[in-house]
Amino acid sequence: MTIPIRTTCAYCGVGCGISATPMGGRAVTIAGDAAHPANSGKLCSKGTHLGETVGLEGRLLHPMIGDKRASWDKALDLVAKRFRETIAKHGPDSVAFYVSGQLLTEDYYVANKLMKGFIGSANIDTNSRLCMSSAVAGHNRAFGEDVVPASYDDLDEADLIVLVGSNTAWCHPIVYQRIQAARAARGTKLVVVDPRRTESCEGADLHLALKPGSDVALMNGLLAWMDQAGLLDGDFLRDSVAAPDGFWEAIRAGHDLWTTAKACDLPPTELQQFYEMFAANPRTVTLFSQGINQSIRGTDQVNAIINVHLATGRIGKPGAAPFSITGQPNAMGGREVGGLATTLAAHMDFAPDNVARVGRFWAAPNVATKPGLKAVDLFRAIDEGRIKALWVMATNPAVSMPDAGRVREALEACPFVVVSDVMATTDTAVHAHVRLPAAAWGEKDGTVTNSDRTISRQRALLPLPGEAKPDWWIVTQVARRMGWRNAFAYDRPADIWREHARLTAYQNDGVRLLNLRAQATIGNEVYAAMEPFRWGGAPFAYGRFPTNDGKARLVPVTQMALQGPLRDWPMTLNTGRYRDQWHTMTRTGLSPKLARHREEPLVEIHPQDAVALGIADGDLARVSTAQGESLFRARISDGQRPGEVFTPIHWTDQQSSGGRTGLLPRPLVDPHSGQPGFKSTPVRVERIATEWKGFLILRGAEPVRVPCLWATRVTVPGGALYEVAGNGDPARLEACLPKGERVEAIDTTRGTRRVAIIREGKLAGVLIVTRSGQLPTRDWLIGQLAVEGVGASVLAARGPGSQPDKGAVVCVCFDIGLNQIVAAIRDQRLVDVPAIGAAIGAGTNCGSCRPALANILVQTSQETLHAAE
Ligand SMILES: Nc1nc2c(c(=O)[nH]1)N[C@H]1C(S)=C(S)[C@@H](COP(=O)(O)OP(=O)(O)OC[C@H]3O[C@@H](n4cnc5c(=O)[nH]c(N)nc54)[C@H](O)[C@@H]3O)O[C@H]1N2
Ligand SMILES: Nc1nc2c(c(=O)[nH]1)N[C@H]1C(S)=C(S)[C@@H](COP(=O)(O)OP(=O)(O)OC[C@H]3O[C@@H](n4cnc5c(=O)[nH]c(N)nc54)[C@H](O)[C@@H]3O)O[C@H]1N2
Ligand code: SF4
Ligand SMILES: [Mo]
Repeated sequence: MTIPIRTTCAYCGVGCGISATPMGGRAVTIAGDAAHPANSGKLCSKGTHLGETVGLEGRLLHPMIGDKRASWDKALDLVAKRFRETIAKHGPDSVAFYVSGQLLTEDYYVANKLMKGFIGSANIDTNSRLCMSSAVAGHNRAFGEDVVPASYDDLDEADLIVLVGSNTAWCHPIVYQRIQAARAARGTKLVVVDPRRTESCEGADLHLALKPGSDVALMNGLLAWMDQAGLLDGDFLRDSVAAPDGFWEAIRAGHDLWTTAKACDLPPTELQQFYEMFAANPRTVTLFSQGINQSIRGTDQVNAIINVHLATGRIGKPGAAPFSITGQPNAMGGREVGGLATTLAAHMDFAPDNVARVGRFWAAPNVATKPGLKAVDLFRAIDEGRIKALWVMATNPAVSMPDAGRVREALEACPFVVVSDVMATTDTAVHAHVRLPAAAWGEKDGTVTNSDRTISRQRALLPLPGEAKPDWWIVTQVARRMGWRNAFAYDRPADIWREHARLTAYQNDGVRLLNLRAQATIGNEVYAAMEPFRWGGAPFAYGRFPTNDGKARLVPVTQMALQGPLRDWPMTLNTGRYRDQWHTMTRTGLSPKLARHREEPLVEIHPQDAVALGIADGDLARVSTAQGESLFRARISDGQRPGEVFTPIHWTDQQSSGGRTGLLPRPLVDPHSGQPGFKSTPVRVERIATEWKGFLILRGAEPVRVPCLWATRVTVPGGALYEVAGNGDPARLEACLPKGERVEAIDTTRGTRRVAIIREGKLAGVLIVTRSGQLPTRDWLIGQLAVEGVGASVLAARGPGSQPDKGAVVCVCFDIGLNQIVAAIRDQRLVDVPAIGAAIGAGTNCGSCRPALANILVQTSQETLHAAE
């Protein structure tokens, strides 16, 4: 019997423990690790389906120079040579690394050491700049160090949880389930602050659909209200908090309930309800993520939240904390090693004594003495030719940076681009001169730190495929070839881990809370068997902060003026995530189960706007900004505020001919953190007329480029499904079909064309397009990919006595669709989510769809009521 291996999920910052059993070949069985403190055995839909993503489809398995396979020696020599030459000619600041919160701590540590200690530049920035940097800057301003003052246990002990700019139900599902469990067990109140009504709002006590960007007004108003009600914590303010002159005067002026309600575009009664709930529940956790961080005033927004917690003493106590929840599996580990361009190493900045200390520790001759370029500036410097060699590791900036069109031009123009990735073709990798095959999740080995400072091991389950190598190995090989053999003489991740731990403890007389001294001398076996542990304990339990006087800081922040609609760009674009996709879909995109939740990128539009724009549900719509434009399928949703639309970040050139959100946002950033304001871009939305629509199903994983206006691809069992729409003669799409026996059915009145290709009795491909008719459901045809002996009858696109359309899949674990759920609720008079589970199974495995089921229950009972009226 194979023994399960304990590891950590590849995806979000919840950092769930996984118990994985290799089953031979590339097969792995995935279960939650009951002993892991982050999840106690639970996994969300993405974690549950990790096993579907460890295959080798699309993997980069060999080093590539241009389009040619190269040996590791040749590729590494070339990278080292080009970096060395560029530095010799143009200086250390002419090169850069752009790295990622998806690297392990050990990978991150050596990349940071190479750039900042040996190359002598701080031009290493990370996608955490797009993600957590406002939280980092806010923590530094308030606490003196980037320390998250919360743990998941606080969620169990809070009486009130406020989610601000966080769609926790979709993006941190296991934390959300923990919140729901606390609510069920002890009646914890839940308030959601988000301009959109997301599934996180299902069953919440209050949803404040505030005007985007008005969070500072909301929090300052709350602080003023608490002050006026005499509910500040005077003792804590006196002993543990410093306020600059004029702080309270500014809070007391102009933050009355009415003014705040107007600034936030909320009814004063709702605001009052929130403030009263806050007043009544001192055990408050305010959990925030990208609705706060990804703003051109993100750092101020973070401090507005922390100010309220400091002034009311809601920090350092059980169940009370401001809680910045992290996105990527190792966003925190990256911050700990100093992987941002604005930090040096181990929670040290570029103060001269830190530079000297780190230089001594690394025995590095050439430590960077000043911060490097932050991501947006870094790509601008590439575009302007100031950076001439770039190495991208574990991130896809051609998709995920703001104004991604410009980033693509910069990558194209850069004289030397190296990409380390697990996939052969990404929107970024197509611009690379050298591609280096990295070990993927399930193959790599090291540590990650989750949102609540818990460090866990990721462990290898599978052998390295092809010539893939771990990121730490790749970086150290280049460093050695650049001449720094001794400084990068590591044999294994444990060697790097110990050095990192030693640096956190080095000449650390208690000034830096990050101190992993106990780890600095552990043996390889202890490292191999490492149990999850949290560093820093309850960091501010004694009301002492890592500042020079031991006090935290209240930071004066004022609400920025919010821009009204512009003539050419009258609406506002908000961007974010879908429940079952991860970022640029390079891995979740491989899972047929996960593809079912959202099969196309949608632009969600309020019904009023849809009427004004003449857009119907299911139409194609073009979203344009001053930066670029993209196409999306329109979804009419009263969860949007009028004037605001939402698009997902996931689709790339690899899966779609439109639907690329990254082309749209402005490259405007927060002045303190440099984090882009992804959540608010002025846009124009228009309907795009198409003469026909349809879909294409193809056997096999190899992507094809479909020659039409709109084509998006998702993985299905045995192949891929493409949704298509366009103008002109759709017959040209038949070029995408494979060779084989062809059957067709044409209905000229509706302009419907059905063509199937059958090879050796198996369906190889099918194309169905129509000008005015209905399209059949995709499910039955997808199922035919697995059937032996299909014939021309496949063109009917349904089986004999076929089942009704099950509708969009809601529960991906059991493949249960919306129509099936609605029917069960109606026919069996189901009244709650557990009853749906008992009746048809939906929501009983990973539980990620439970918020959606709750929503369907509400909608269905409303519809039933209306029908009865
Ligand atoms: N399924 C899934 N989960 C993920 C990821 C993924 O790709 N897919 N990625 C991971 C990563 S890296 C991250 S960073 C996290 C992100 O996790 P979240 O921050 O929860 O996700 P987002 O969808 O980016 O945005 C959160 C919410 O901010 C709201 N918002 C927009 N503007 C404002 C505003 O002005 N004020 C307020 N209060 N709210 C606003 C949006 O409407 C949105 O619902 O998710 C992680 N988890
Ligand atoms: N408009 C808009 N844009 C956004 C956001 C938003 O909300 N709105 N959110 C931003 C945020 S918070 C984030 S975190 C970013 C995420 O954006 P990215 O980091 O660009 O997205 P990923 O798809 O996670 O990219 C990871 C890449 O690394 C590869 N990879 C996976 N594992 C490994 C590995 O172990 N080693 C190596 N070398 N490569 C690996 C993957 O194949 C993939 O190509 O997007 C940002 N962009
Ligand atoms: S919540 Fe889901 S995606 Fe996040 S770590 Fe846990 S299983 Fe993975
Ligand atoms: Mo992120």
